[in-house]
Amino acid sequence: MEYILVTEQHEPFVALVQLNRPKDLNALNLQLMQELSEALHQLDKNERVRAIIITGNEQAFAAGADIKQMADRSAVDMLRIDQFSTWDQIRKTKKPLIAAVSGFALGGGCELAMTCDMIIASETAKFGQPEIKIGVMPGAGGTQRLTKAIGKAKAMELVLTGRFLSAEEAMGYGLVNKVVPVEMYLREAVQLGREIAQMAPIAAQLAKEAVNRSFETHLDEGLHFERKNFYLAFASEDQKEGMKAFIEKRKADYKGR
Ligand code: CO8
Repeated sequence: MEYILVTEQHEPFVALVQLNRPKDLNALNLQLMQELSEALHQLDKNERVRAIIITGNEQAFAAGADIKQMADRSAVDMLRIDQFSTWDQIRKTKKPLIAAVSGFALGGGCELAMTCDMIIASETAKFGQPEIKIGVMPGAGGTQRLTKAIGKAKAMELVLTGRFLSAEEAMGYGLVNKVVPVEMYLREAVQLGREIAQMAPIAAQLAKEAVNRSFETHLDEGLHFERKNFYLAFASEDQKEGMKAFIEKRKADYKGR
């Protein structure tokens, strides 16, 4: 892997994936996205991993798709390259994904953070969809996820003006889970990952799937889906262990089975 660094066991059961093109503010070129997708696919299959953190560096989570790589492409080139198949793959990650964001999370960078399940931001984080300033528009889910996260009026403003949201504003709009000083954002994300990693992995996976379903369907179908996953949790050994541990007043020992 050239553009990402993977630390499988940053903490017990928590993996860390760092975007690593610092000179270009972690601009998301095709290779980086391919590597990220592959890494997440592997971590998703790895039984020693229960939560995954995606991060950049203090200056940038990612400043968007690689403009230099895209600038001369035609619509047909873009269609043939089909870069969004890697994004679709990332979206299929079953384990909880936490974005640890500092500095710029713009365009595809903001979209990648929003593809994650939760966002921990440093005070310096800046979120935005500035594609309009370079003659295009969001293409990796920004118009949909940002609107669902912060509401139509504000999303429309960001998408049509390219303005950035500060971490504080993003917190106010419910885009991020927590804002912390820059020296703490990664630690905070890992701590959140560690807390989730202590839960029953199958239940976490089923719950993530059900919460995400609420964005894709109407209430009736969503409730039906939730109920099925709830029943499915009873097929796991961890459900027996979790409930037994509660009754026996001890800590549950989850095996992910
Ligand atoms: N693509 C390529 N290179 C970039 C990008 C980018 N998105 N962003 C920054 N860089 C490069 C700069 O070109 C520069 O390189 P060099 O030193 O070789 O000239 C280096 O990173 C540092 O950048 P700046 O000198 O510009 O740093 P500043 O601190 O002055 O400015 C900004 C920082 C404000 C973040 C500025 O770099 C900027 O505006 N970047 C572009 C932001 C943007 O428009 N993002 C949206 C891109 S389009 C997009 O994301 C579409 C998403 C849908 C498809 C998703 C598929 C992956």
